[in-house]
Amino acid sequence: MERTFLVTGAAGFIGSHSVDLLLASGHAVIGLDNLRTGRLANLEQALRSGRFTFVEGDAADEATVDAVFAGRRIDGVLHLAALVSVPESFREPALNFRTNVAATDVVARACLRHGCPRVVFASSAAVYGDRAELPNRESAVPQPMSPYAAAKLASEELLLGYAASYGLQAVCFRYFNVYGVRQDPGSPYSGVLSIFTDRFAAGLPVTVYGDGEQTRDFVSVHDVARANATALIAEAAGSGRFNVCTGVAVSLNRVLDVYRRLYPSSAGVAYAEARVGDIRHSCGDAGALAKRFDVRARVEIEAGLGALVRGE
Ligand code: UD2
Repeated sequence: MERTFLVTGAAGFIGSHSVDLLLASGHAVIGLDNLRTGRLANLEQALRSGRFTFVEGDAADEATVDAVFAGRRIDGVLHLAALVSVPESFREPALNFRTNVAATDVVARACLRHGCPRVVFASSAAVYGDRAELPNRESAVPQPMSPYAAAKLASEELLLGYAASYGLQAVCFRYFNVYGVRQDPGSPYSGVLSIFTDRFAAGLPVTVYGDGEQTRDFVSVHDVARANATALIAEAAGSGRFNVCTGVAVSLNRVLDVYRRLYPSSAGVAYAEARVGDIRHSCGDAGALAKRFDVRARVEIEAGLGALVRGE
């Protein structure tokens, strides 16, 4: 049965991939984005589909969101619209609150008013902070270490509170280190894999901060989009928090081995001082997502980087 889903932050990295997958699954999608960091170019394919409607606007603006819901039946919301830069959340805490907390409230209350049963929300592994005991499980006590992480956690709490109060289904996904095409490599705080791919492709050297033995749970955007779409489409979703990760810790040195095979004549690698505030290791437990939604990340790092380099 064709259903209609609203994706906020549709023109962003994860948003546009999620839109593409929902459309490919035969659904109709409304995309809302204020184009502050999202790019219309990411939606090129979607805009040609005939089942995609784009609305330029801010998810924190009540009237805008209300107008999107008015007069149509929306079967679920994928709420990805966010201020995505952690450093920016330190510089602009009020904007961080508006975008990463207040907008969640606006979207959730619109769902309640208009009878939309489900919100799938983009939270972050950042809510865990720097925990010694890995892998991170959803039951761990969160330790936000940035305004960004605090806001993501606050939104989770708000949604789960509304779920308990009003029967909204709230699925909070804690994304780990997501990578893939359409991720902006433009800032020093962009994801390391988009920076490395961008630079190797241009024949430029990369910098590794620290000894390269730090690890991350790198998850392909295609696996993330599949988790998002599955949670929206699932017959019954319930509510809860779920890691979206591979469960595998991969070091930067291992990543560099993969790049050396992809770019045999690549430019060099320089090692520099570790970044202040960097986390040494991060890895999630993927069990809860697999159990609830039968979704497992299946793109391994070699294949995922190969696809990224080919632009897929
Ligand atoms: C994420 C956030 C970051 C901060 C951190 C806190 C993103 C993209 N970054 O960083 O802002 O909030 O979580 O937990 O969401 N690295 C290099 N060379 C580069 C770029 C990065 O060696 O050119 C290193 C970096 O120092 C780190 C690792 O690569 O050790 C991963 O960096 P990242 O920024 O991709 O991700 P993360 O989890 O450290």
